[in-house]
Amino acid sequence: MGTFRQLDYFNLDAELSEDERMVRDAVRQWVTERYLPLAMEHFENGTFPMELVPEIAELGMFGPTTPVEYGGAGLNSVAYGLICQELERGDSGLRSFVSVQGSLVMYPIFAYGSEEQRKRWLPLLASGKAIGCFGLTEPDFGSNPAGMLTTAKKVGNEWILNGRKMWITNGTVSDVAVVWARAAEGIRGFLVERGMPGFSAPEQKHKFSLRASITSELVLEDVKVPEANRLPKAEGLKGPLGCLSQARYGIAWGGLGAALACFDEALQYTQARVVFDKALAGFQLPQKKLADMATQITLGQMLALRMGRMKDQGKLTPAQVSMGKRNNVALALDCARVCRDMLGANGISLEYQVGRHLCNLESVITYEGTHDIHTLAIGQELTGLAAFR
Ligand code: TGC
Ligand code: FAD
Repeated sequence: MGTFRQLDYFNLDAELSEDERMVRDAVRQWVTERYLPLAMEHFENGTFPMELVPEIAELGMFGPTTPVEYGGAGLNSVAYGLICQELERGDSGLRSFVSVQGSLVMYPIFAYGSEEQRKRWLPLLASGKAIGCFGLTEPDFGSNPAGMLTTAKKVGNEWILNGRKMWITNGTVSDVAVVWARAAEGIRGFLVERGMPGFSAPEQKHKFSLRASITSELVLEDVKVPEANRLPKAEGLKGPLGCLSQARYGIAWGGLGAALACFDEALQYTQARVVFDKALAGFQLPQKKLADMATQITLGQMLALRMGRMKDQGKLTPAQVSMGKRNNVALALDCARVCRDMLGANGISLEYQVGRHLCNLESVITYEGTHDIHTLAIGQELTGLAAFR
């Protein structure tokens, strides 16, 4: 296909600062030149291109909003959102890698960690010299993490962790796992390090979605974790849920990236493809599909930008984040399905992007709170009544 052309129907570019545009353009160029040529192969093989980790770090994409003194890039939330958008234009697995490292590992260490934990881990994670993962979901408790069975028992100056986590992005390649467990005092967060006796992270295989991303179990069998590895400021379920608000914000932008990639590919394809003696794009039905998608993407772009500005003002609420994640991932999945169809048989070939994005988005609509969980979060905000239980 030709060079990527980003849909910007309402000139939202004009609402971005020069720095924000520069960050977006740099990441866009890197994804085009360095990631996309590898995307098909890694999706087919079920692998992540680990050799790109130093380049991701070099561009400041790990924990970009983390203060510079801890190795971060000190960027604002809109710049972070644009990074997620551009990475997910490449692949949801690429954006996931960065989301987990920044929003689910660096964020809790920054927000809930001791100064020693911050100084030890944040520069390593920002530079990609250490990889992290976030262990909340368990085999029997995904949408309802309050029911978790993983336990942490205090013995002297150590904690003994037992339990199993599942569907953990990057578990197998991680140097440090942020593990959430139930202690007598309530839910607490721990930094479990690779090599601690009793801790293992076998890879989960046979996924048809997010194939270019490593997904793992975390097995904890009498793992002794020093008190110094407990996140001292994380108390209760709001600890992990606070991290999810960061990651879900990024996913609201990421979904747009996948949608923009599919839309552009379908537009270019239908302009070039001749059926019944004229360009497919010249028929009314494809035009309706393109008009519907362009409208939904534009509304999603406005929502994401507004969310970013509110986040930087400290005014964005978790329920608003739920609306952004829910809306933008659903619109991306709808776009991917429509675009896949518009490419005919080519739509199922990995030589094109739409099928890969479609498969990936089936994970994105499930993780970080399923579509329906976010429906209920918005419902709770509107009615004052929680319908989760
Ligand atoms: P609930 O009583 O509502 O809340 C407990 C405490 O947490 C606070 N809280 C939040 N804080 C920050 N951000 C949020 N989004 C928050 N939601 C709730 C809340 O105010 C309360 O605080 P306090 O002070 O009163 O104690 O808890 P609940 O048990 O009723 O649960 C509500 C529910 C269902 C919305 C929540 O459990 C939920 O969000 N479930 C979905 C679980 C989920 O999203 N898991 C994701 C795992 S990580 C992942 O998928 C990574 S994918 C890889 C990648 O990102 O690429
Ligand atoms: P369930 O909770 O069993 O939900 C099944 C269905 O029931 C869904 O449709 C759901 O919407 C619906 N449902 C659930 N509760 C209700 C309700 N109260 N009312 C109505 N409907 C309901 N987790 C991590 O901790 N860390 C990670 O890094 C991570 N990475 C992931 C990577 C991938 C590729 C995937 C697929 C998942 C990942 N997850 C991770 C797990 C993810 O967060 C969970 O899968 C998700 O929260 C849903 O949990 P579940 O799969 O147990 O589904």
